[in-house]
Amino acid sequence: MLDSPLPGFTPWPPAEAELYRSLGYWTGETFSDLLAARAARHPDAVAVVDTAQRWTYAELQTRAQELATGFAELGIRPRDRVLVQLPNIAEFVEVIFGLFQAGALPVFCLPAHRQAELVPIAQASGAVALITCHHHQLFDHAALAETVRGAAAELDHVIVVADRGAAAPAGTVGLDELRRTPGEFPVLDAAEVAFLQLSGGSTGIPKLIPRTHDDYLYSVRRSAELCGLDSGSVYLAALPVAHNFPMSSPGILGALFAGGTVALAADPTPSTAFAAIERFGVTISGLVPPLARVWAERAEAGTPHDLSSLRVLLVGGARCPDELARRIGPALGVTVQQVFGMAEGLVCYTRLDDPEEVIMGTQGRPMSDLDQVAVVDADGAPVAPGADGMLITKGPYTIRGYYNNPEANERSFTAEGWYRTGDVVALRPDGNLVVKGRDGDRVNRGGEKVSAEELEEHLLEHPAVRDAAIVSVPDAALGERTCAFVLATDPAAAPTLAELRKFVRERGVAAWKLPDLVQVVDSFPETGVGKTSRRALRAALSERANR
Ligand code: OOB
Repeated sequence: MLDSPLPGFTPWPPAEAELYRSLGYWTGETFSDLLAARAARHPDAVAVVDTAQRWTYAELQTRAQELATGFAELGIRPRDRVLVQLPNIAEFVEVIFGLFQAGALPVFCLPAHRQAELVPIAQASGAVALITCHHHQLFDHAALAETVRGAAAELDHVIVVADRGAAAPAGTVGLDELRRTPGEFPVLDAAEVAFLQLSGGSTGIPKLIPRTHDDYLYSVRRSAELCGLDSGSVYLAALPVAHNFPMSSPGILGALFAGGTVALAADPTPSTAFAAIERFGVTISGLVPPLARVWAERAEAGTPHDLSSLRVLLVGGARCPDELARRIGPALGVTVQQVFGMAEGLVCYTRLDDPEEVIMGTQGRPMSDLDQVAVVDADGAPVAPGADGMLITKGPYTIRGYYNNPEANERSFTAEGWYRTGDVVALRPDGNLVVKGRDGDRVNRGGEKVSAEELEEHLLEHPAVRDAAIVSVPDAALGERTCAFVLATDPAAAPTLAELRKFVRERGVAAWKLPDLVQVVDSFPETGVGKTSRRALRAALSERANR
């Protein structure tokens, strides 16, 4: 089917691809085909709303095609990579469908990313353009974009969603200036890469996740089905919409697939989100556990907003404590659906009609009957049924390799093509998974992933830091937080938490990665081979906490 796959992309083996096609899991439909079909079927239904915009399917389709034509005129060609760093605004949706229509590949960045993240992402993807907003939450994203352009050789264009009523800053192209009467569009193959997602909490060269139209649309379709979406559904994107979870589990793409409505909330606080639920008649949304707790608490305390339209709340991205899972339903008047997923592919859901015990106590089961999951020990051998072990997986929407990154692929995939998730799980006899933790050194800070190694590298640049080790500490609100163990260059002048946070921030790092705690110590415990033992440090912390 694919004459010459995108260089750097690892396709599925032909026999498996053929199976997915013959069973109708991969349909050959692209994202542009999907939007065209929906716009033809119900042109006047509302596709996208936020506090400033409201577009029907026909309008969204026209806007996306006008942008696609403008992107092409600017010189963006099929298969070009384009960084997209936009907050939760309607323009996000027209931009990504405009890029799909032009055959260009969005690279999904988060609004919280700064130059320490964006520059390596731009370099690793070879992006030719960056689409951002001017200001968001008082931060000048257009200026950041210029910094990124200065550091990434191939990045020629900065395209900016201007502040309302203002022009785009000099040197950038305003998104609205790009709109052109729709012309011809490239014919795309659904087996092609549609976009690149980012792997959470990775170090070194960013791990870019190539997802094809075929595989991603299958996951969207199946998610929409399992989450009960239909044309009456209104999905609220409260989490940053570029994340895989609000994008496709079932997310904004699930809502569009079902012919429903995408509503976007500027932020996930109860005041903003509850107002959006009431105003747009939201029926379904998805949250990380710490936010689900905040919503439940606010609803229990009483809210002036009418939340009665909300029927389903997905909770995932990090382990939802059983106690919280039990609390959310009654507090918000919803059915809870746990979701355990990853941008690399595999997504597990509890089903809407599962027994209480499954919904409250497990992270669900794979959404596809062709998902393969295995729980293995450190040598890759299967553990005893029900025992804890490392989850590995492959299937019709789990990638076979990161984009252009042989070293990461060597580490993250087995020779047989299984993805090593790094998650420690137990597989119950009924097929549901319980997530027990993670192997390795990634902190899951309320769904945002922090690489221990990456943060250590930053801290090591501080003159007062001789050595640093990051470990996770349990936290009632976020699930986990980061604690920096530090050896001071001069013990009499040890750095403070505030100093270290400011230092890391000034290095241009996303805010969620700043250390939450610091412990200055005289020495680090070592593993047998002389490496710093983060495990021993974690144990020392919990011992101290229990004393
Ligand atoms: C989602 O995607 P990512 O790529 O940001 O992070 C994936 C990792 C998983 O490997 C696991 O460590 C953790 O996040 N995770 C969970 C979880 N859901 C994700 N850990 C425990 N319980 C859960 N329910 O986070 C993501 C992608 C699609 C849907 C939902 C979440």
